[in-house]
Amino acid sequence: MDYFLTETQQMIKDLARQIADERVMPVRAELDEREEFPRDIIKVLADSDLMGLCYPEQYGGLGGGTFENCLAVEEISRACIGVSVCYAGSGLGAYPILLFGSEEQKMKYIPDMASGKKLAAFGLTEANAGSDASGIQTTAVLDGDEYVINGTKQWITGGGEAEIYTVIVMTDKSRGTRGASAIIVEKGTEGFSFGTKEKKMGIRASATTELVFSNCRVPKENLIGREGRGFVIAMRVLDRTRPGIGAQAIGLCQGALDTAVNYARERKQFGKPIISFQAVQHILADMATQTEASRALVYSACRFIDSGAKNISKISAMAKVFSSDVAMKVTVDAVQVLGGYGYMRDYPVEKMMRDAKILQIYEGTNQIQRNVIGQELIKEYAGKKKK
Ligand code: COS
Repeated sequence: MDYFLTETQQMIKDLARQIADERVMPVRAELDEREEFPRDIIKVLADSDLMGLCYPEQYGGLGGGTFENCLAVEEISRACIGVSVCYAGSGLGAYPILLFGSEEQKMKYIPDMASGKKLAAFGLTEANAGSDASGIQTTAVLDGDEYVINGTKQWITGGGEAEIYTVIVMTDKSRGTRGASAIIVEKGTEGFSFGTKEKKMGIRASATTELVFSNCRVPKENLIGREGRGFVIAMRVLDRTRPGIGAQAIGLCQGALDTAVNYARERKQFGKPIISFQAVQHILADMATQTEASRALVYSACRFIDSGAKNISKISAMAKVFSSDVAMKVTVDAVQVLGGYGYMRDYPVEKMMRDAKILQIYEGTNQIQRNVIGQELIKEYAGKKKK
């Protein structure tokens, strides 16, 4: 399929593909085995300017949008979504500042993120606030010129590795979602430490860690926007970033399809390459069709977001839910095509299948995505004002 990429977009895709082939593929199994954060690869991405894709030029970025970012995420994901989430997770952490921060905050933090000198991470989830994001218990209380933060964030992507954290806290518990606020906390701030680093089924190259705040004091200037806006900031950020999960999904699908087709061309049974059997061709045909359908939806969602559209919740959730469900199916099918070999660690598809599962869970479970789509449909069909 030709998606009529501009010259720049094609260059981004080619560059990311080259880094994925040369730097990620050779080490992905080892990173997975050792649960090792890919610092060296992040440095290569930074040196190639890919960390700055979605930031405006006045803050040291390349001035691209969601689409350019997703093209890079897709290509890195073809090799390994454990690595691509380390790359994309920093963008998630940066978006609250980029979309809602003051000029001072943007000038202070974005250039280092755009150059890749510093990584960012987003802290929303807590032990009792997963799908029900409004249930967060971490508090920030204004004391003079400082906020005092107490509480624990759980399963934070990039936790411990990132330098800048955008954290959602309660500044007024009595107001529910309208009492949440977004605040910037820098690594090294007194009272801010890292708890358990999780041991995961997949995306094992990435760090998933607790953030622990114990009377952690940050200047009141670290508040993003105004008090009470934290929940809406989090929701708006997720609306922007969920197609990135779609980009991970389509890259992962492409990697699984490439492996399965190449294997089926080589593997001989009953005296013939197994690709000559219609039973195998049908599995591959479905894998290819579903991957292309996901790609078309994710690319359209990105282009819609980059057009400046306001009502992006539904298309963003659709891109995430569809492509991640497809990624789960396509990677299971890839293992099936490789049969017993697919189940062994000698081939990459067992890792791809383990990795795929998280796509249906993080940045909002696929059940939550369906809720979001359902709610938007109710509003649309009732003729109410869209978000
Ligand atoms: N954009 C702007 N505002 C939004 C919004 C969006 N996408 N979604 C909700 N809001 C606003 C609502 O309009 C409402 O505002 P008012 O108080 O002015 O009425 C407020 O936020 C609360 O919304 P709602 O009542 O819908 O909140 P719920 O508690 O029912 O939660 C869901 C909504 C379930 C969608 C939300 O909690 C969610 O997305 N959960 C998943 C969280 C997630 O993705 N976690 C992954 C970890 S982060 S990597």
